[in-house]
Amino acid sequence: MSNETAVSEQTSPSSCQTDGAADVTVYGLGRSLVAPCFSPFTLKLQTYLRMAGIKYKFEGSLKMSSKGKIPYIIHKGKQVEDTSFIVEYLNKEYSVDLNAHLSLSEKGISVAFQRLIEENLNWPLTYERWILKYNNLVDILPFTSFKKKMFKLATSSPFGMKSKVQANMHGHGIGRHSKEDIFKIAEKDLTSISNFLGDKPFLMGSKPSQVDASIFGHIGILMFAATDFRTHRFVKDNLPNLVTYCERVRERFWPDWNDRVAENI
Ligand SMILES: N[C@@H](CCC(=O)N[C@@H](CS)C(=O)NCC(=O)O)C(=O)O
Repeated sequence: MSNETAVSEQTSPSSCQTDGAADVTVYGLGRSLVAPCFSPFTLKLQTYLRMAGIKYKFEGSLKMSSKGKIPYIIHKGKQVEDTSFIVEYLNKEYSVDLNAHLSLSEKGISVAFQRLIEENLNWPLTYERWILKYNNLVDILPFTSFKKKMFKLATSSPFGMKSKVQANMHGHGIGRHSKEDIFKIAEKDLTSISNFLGDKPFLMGSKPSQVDASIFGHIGILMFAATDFRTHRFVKDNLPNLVTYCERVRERFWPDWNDRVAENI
């Protein structure tokens, strides 16, 4: 998705917000019929904001940041991009440390899992959404202008999402593998997360920490908003602790999930 193909205006009022006095606005792919936002990184960011208790407003948008990616935030008139840099920025601004209870070694493990999810597992899941299940998108997009804009973005060949994802996957290297091998990579990543989670309530123990926002962003979207995916079935059939983990995180940090999904239909 490049700036050239991004639809420049924001989608109509798909904003979900935690408070009228919010001073952080998140811009990201708007809601679908099954989740309060379309993208795993946007779900990660909103989950972090909720974990940190920072009031925010969400605006569904297809407008890319200057780095050609979404989500991004506007805070005190300043645009901050990339969820990891946004989290670091907000941690400083609001004196938040969701990892304060972790040892140095645990902090190292958290970063390793975050990278596994965002820099590796993200690709097989993106592949399933934008290449294998591309035609099913229509089933989960809401009946708003977002749907039309999403389709324009998705199909505006040669810069459409499908070819962009193919090129990005090739550049990353994962796109050079067969479909079966890409699924094997996803299954190994998901199994590793599940093995490390074990019977703990959150990845790093009894208390939530920053990495849980990344896991819920990606695996939450998979479990609640991608029920037609082969990777979804794999988790459901083989990794029950990940299923209950997603339910637990949603219950704790997204009690308004259904209200957000139902907004502006
Ligand atoms: N590292 C970025 C990744 C964000 C990302 O990949 N966003 C996707 C949407 S979920 C995107 O903007 N894709 C467009 C592209 O790669 O051209 C972050 O953490 O914010």
